[in-house]
Amino acid sequence: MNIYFAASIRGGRKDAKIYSEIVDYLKSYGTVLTEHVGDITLSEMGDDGPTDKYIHDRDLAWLDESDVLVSEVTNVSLGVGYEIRDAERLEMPVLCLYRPQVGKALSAMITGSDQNINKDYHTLDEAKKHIDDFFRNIK
Ligand code: 6K6
Repeated sequence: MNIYFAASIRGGRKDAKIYSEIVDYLKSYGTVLTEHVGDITLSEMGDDGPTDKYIHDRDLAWLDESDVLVSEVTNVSLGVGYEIRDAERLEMPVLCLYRPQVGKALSAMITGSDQNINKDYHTLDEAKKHIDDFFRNIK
């Protein structure tokens, strides 16, 4: 099972520790092609790596090779929204994990789509339970 994990990079890295813990858990279900997204040392501004075109083309190729997309969508990220829509077009199972926050609401383009599974969580254990349910239902 190839898993594409999507979470904010240039949108902000304040939840990087949570991403890292989700990636670790996802590894019990398969190969996480985008493990670097959970790297807590990755900054939102670091651009000392490959070119943006390289990143874009490589990530979309990984998405093509993936069986499912799991995303953490609390921190708004253009890249994550772009990847979610691409996965939906590929008719891939998509899970969007969101931590509700006072005074904020998740984009209607996520909550209004019937091509993804949208789950709120407050603790890591709750997120893990949503992940378990997601994989149980796609098998
Ligand atoms: C490192 C630090 C800043 O930029 C980098 C290298 N960039 C990326 N490396 C790998 N994947 C990326 C990069 N930029 C975006 N992505 C993809 O888009 C990831 O798969 C994430 O799920 C998503 C994040 O999008 P933004 O808009 O928050 O960057």
